[in-house]
Amino acid sequence: MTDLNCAEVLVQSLVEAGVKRMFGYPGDPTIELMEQARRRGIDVVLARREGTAAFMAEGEAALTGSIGVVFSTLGPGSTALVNGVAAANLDRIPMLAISGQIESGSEQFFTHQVVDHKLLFSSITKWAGRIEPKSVGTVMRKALRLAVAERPGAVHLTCPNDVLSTTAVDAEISPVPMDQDRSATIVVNRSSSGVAPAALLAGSRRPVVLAGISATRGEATSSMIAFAETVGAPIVVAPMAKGVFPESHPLFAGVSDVACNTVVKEFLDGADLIIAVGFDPVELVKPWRYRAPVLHIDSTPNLDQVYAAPCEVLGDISAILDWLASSWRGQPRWLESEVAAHRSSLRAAYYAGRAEGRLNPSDVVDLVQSSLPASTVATTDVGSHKFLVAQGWLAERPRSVLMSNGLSAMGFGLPAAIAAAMTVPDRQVVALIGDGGFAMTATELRLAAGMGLPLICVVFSDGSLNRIELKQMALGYPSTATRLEEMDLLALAEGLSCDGVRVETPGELEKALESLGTLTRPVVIEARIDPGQYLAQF
Ligand SMILES: Cc1ncc(C[n+]2csc(CCOP(=O)(O)OP(=O)(O)O)c2C)c(N)n1
Ligand SMILES: [Mg+2]
Repeated sequence: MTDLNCAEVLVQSLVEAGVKRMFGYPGDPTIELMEQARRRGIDVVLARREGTAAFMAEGEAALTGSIGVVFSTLGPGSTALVNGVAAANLDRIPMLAISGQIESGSEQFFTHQVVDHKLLFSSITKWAGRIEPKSVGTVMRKALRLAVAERPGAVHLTCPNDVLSTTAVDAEISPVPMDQDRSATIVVNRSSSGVAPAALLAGSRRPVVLAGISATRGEATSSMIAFAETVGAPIVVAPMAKGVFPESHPLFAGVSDVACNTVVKEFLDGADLIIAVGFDPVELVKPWRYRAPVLHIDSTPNLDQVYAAPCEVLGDISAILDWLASSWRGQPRWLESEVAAHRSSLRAAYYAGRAEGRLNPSDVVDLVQSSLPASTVATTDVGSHKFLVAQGWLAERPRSVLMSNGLSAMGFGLPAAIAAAMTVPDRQVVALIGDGGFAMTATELRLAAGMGLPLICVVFSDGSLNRIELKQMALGYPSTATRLEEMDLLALAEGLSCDGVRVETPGELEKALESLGTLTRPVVIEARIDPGQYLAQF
């Protein structure tokens, strides 16, 4: 027995796991939790609602690779958390979500504000557990270990009101590994028809790598560059993995399943071997359509079976790529000039539908990127604009472009950018978001303004839930429930203690970006785009 209460054990476990900050929204049952966090130096950040708090925790974790923590009260607090928790789970971001609950003695029969958290969160987390005095230390180890273990995701913990201030019986706090296992042990699994990975690779004339978020988590960038150059294999990356392979590299061959997807699909169709390097099928928008055999390289087996792979190579992704590159005896399979031709058709497709004299979405992406430092962190939301940002923003380093592309949840972009600006104050952060997603989350700017965060929030303002409106148009349907009423974003920005500027032409945007100077609070750039370019794109 010790004299630590359960909240102290919970919070001390977070401290041992390196947690510096938690986002959330309070209620009676979280008071003890927030106080213990404050006492141990964890920054307790008040978002304007639980869902955005969860996106902040997700954004922070996506940027750093460590666990994000979010908390809510019982009932309406926990139900409001759902979207952000599900996003972290499907976006494969480690998250610990904690909700208060009514006194443990009343939980089974009392009804006011009571929902069954185990049932609610089980389908959107890796595990939904509860804090109890007899197991709190162990449950915290399990929650943290499970959230960060491959594939990472969300874990939810219920904390009954009386339990947090009750003395813990299981009060042992033993730190758990919070990183991926980087041991170089490589396991090869083959089906009855599968050949060895090196032989599969050697037999291929047109291999193409499809890299995904597990490669980002495996910090595989330098091994991937060496592998690509040795084998002469071009690399397509999945959207959330942007930057895992530098996009200025001559062997970079585009981003999958976003704008220009027919060009990328044709390129992958031309492969005689697809080397899936940490590719997570959660980013696949349509069923797997490629006929080439797949060599599966990942930290986890091909358990989804979205594609068939007769050969799986499992372990640390960098070590696997190094091993395959070192056993390579052939000539490089692709000439850089062949990849260059593909890269220029990709670029041409990205500019398709661009109209001179208008403010096109691709102008916004290009002008914003060229005005900001190379170290900038960009976030994006969900909608037509994301498809262009994901293909057009040139990412040079991992974790520099953050988005939700597993759950693909609108409302991620702005809160994630706010959390990023808190986490890396030495880097510029820009949110590139739609007016629909902005309307969902704009009030979070008051928090960012209060902290003096020099955040740039670029709103692709088209008065439309364009991604959906386009689909209505394609079916010949009128725009029903997809038009947004006119909103004065400058007045809104001012009311939230932010700066604001409205631009309607590329020239105005350029000037606005040039005159930003040193920011002491967020600025909203209302970019009145002509959405016509989207029509040519999708
Ligand atoms: C939370 C949530 N609700 C609805 C959707 C479906 N959806 C996908 S894109 C989109 C439109 C987004 O509009 P906006 O933010 O203005 O971006 P735009 O498409 O106009 O660039 C909608 C409604 C979603 N992905 N997430
Ligand atoms: Mg819009």
